[in-house]
Amino acid sequence: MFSLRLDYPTILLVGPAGSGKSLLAKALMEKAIEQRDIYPLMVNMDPGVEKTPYDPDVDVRDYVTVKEFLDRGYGPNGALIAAVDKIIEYIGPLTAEIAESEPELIIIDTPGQMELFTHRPRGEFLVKYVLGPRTVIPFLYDPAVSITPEGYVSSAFLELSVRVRMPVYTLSVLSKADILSEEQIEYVIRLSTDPEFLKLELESRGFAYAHVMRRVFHEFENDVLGVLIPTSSVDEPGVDDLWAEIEEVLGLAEPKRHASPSA
Ligand SMILES: Nc1nc2c(ncn2[C@@H]2O[C@H](COP(=O)(O)OP(=O)(O)O)[C@@H](O)[C@H]2O)c(=O)[nH]1
Ligand SMILES: [Mg+2]
Repeated sequence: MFSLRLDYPTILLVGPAGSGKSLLAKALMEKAIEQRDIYPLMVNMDPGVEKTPYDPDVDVRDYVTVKEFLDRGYGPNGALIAAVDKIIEYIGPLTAEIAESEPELIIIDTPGQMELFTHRPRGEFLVKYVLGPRTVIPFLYDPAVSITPEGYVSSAFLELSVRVRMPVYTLSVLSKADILSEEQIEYVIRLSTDPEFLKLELESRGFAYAHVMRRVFHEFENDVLGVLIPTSSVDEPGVDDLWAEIEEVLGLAEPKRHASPSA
């Protein structure tokens, strides 16, 4: 039977609109080249994006665009939904295009509005039946949202909702960490690792379910949600820590072509 399954190491970037997925795709591409001499196949799956910060090798916009639905009279939301839903019809040619180049690594950038992709059956289909077992999802926590206790909780639940639907390992990424102070970064990491502290912080802000959240996050600790990895695509702290985790999860090989010249 014709199989759509791709079996290449794959990084699938997921996160809320504007959380930095597209720029992180570029930063990870550069890291792969610099550290491993691997030229990743860059895949844009966002039919609504005007301009990507990287040059896509495979681009969903060659098959479907939000604009064509806008031109047919859809409103902005309807056009986005219809375009993302339509992607599934082109999954055959898209996967063929990807497989053709036998990539060492695939980096997939997803639509700005994550829920269109992650909470609808068709995005789930892609992850369950098209991407191979060697896939990792860096899930981006928007720093503007995640630095308050209730914001952290809502971001963590978003990541969980992705985990529930998509049977793939996720890495919890605190994106755009360059716009946060060291204290803010430490604070969010503590929220994510110390359920008692999270409860106290929620209580101090009058959050009604603080005690429930303590219990929930105590259960989550270590098993479900990982420790947040502060990351920046433009400045310190950069993407080294995230890249190291990705290498570990995907089991990327030791450097092959950067052997030191023989004496
Ligand atoms: N300061 C800072 N800005 C960033 C970073 N990553 C992305 N941005 C900016 O945030 C905005 C949204 O980024 P984008 O990658 O398009 O987000 P996406 O919608 O998740 O793909 C753009 O203006 C980016 O320049 C980062 O690491 N640091
Ligand atoms: Mg984007």
